[in-house]
Amino acid sequence: MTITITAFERSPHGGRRLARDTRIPWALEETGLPYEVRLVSFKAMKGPAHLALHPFGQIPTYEEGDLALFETGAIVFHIAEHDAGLLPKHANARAPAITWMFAALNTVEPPILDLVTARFFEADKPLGQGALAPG
Ligand SMILES: N[C@@H](CCC(=O)N[C@@H](CS)C(=O)NCC(=O)O)C(=O)O
Repeated sequence: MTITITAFERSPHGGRRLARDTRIPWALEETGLPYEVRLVSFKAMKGPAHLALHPFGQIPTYEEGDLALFETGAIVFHIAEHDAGLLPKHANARAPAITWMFAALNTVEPPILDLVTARFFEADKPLGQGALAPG
C-alpha cells in the first residue's frame, strides 16, 4: 500500500522539507517502508482538501490507503509499530520508548522552538518583545 506524506513546498524561512515533517521520512527510512512525498503550498494547506487530512491545516500528514493521520507523534508511533527496532514488543521496553516519544514532543521540543524563534525569527526584537509579548 502506498504511503504518502506531506511537506512544505516552500516556507518563508526556506523550510522546504526541513520542518517537523523530517521526522516522518526519518522513521520510514529506518523501517525501510517505501513512501511518496507530496509538497503543499501554504495556500493549499488551508484549503478543503488538505483540511480534510489535517484539521489545523498544517504539515505533515500521512496517508496509507483509507488511513489518514496528522501529528508527528501519532504518525511516528504508527510507523514504529511496524518495526520492533523502533518500538519493542515487550511491555517493559515498549513503555520507555513511548515515554521518550512524549518527552520529545512535550518536554524537549517546546524550549527548543522558543530558542529557535527568539534566536532566528525575532533576533531584531528586544527580549520579551516577540510573538509572546503581553498586549
Ligand atoms: N504538533 C504538530 C505541529 C505541526 C506543525 O506545527 N506544522 C508546521 C510546520 S513544522 C506547519 O504546518 N505550520 C504552518 C501553519 O501552521 O500554518 C506536529 O507535531 O505534527
